[in-house]
Amino acid sequence: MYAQMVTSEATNDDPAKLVAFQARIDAGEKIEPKDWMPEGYRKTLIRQIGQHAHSEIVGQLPEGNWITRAPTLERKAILLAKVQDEAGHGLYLYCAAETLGVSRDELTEALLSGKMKYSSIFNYPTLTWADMGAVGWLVDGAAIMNQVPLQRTSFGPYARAMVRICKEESFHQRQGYDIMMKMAFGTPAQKAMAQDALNRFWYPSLMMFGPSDKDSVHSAQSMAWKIKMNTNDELRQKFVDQTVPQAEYLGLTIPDPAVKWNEDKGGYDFSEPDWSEFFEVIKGNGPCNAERLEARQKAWDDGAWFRDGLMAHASKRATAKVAAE
Ligand code: BYC
Repeated sequence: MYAQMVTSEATNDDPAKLVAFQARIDAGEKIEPKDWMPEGYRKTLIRQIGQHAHSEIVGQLPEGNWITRAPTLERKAILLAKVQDEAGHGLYLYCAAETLGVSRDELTEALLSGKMKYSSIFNYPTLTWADMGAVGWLVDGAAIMNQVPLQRTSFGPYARAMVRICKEESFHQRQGYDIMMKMAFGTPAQKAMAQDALNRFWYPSLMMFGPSDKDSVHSAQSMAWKIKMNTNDELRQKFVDQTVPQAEYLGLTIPDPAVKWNEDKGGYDFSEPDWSEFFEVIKGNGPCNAERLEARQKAWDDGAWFRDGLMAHASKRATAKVAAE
């Protein structure tokens, strides 16, 4: 089984409350942290928001790898700003998850123990500078496609966090495309690097939207609760439709001979990713899973003295406040 057994069913909840809750969702109302909610709704949000937060934090690693090797000072400053943005996104999302009654420490421990996931895409290596372009263009492009609808998600803190995140992701996508333009319109060697990056990142980017709808275990309930606004396949199709013309403009070839405009459906036909590879990656067996978790474990261990210091300071201040009252 590749999915966590977080139940989406609201088994022990009062039926009358459930009906009233669903009516609020259907009416487009936002659910706020102190409102009554079914246990399954709370757990599903913690799973999705926590996974998203972890993705932002782990997502810094493949790009952080290139900060010291960016080709110009300007590119370095831009990449640094982007990676810092990802840290900020992780923090807003951990805060949104905390409003549901789970601490950031608990979420981090669940990530490090392998109980919680992060996006499959970050288990692929970034081998050349062109990969920074491909990550911005394709990975941030896919993230935007996934996250723009989530600005309308039913849980207030998640929807509000998503507004700012999407604005920043747009900048990230543009900076990636800008790198791709420079490379694709540069020397033949640069163009070859851009094509190679597209070849390696195309299918992993398609996998970001999750398994095909027939294999998606959470979609139906998450969509009924408006935790998720579209199916995985709908978003994947939109992403392909947006990206193919962008590749054409760059003079690059999508590494899939089946890509072809289909007049009847008003979208491109394309090949499905290799789903067995996807399931291996999310089970922990991708090219960089071990390396990514080791890096997060090290950061957690190295930060222990700082967290202890903050807690000691907070408790000293609280004691001083009580003494002064
Ligand atoms: N990677 O029933 P399904 C970003 C899991 S971008 C890993 O369809 P659901 C960033 C899924 O969690 C990425 N696992 O599930 C970008 C479930 O397993 P569990 C972050 C995946 O939840 C650039 C199982 O497969 N964005 O942060 O309805 C730079 C069954 O799937 C993946 C978000 O997270 C995957 N690709 O839909 C820096 C957006 N796909 O949890 C950072 C919000 C599926 O039961 N998240 N799984 O063990 C979502 O929209 C949804 O969670 C998903 C999947 C589309 C990911």
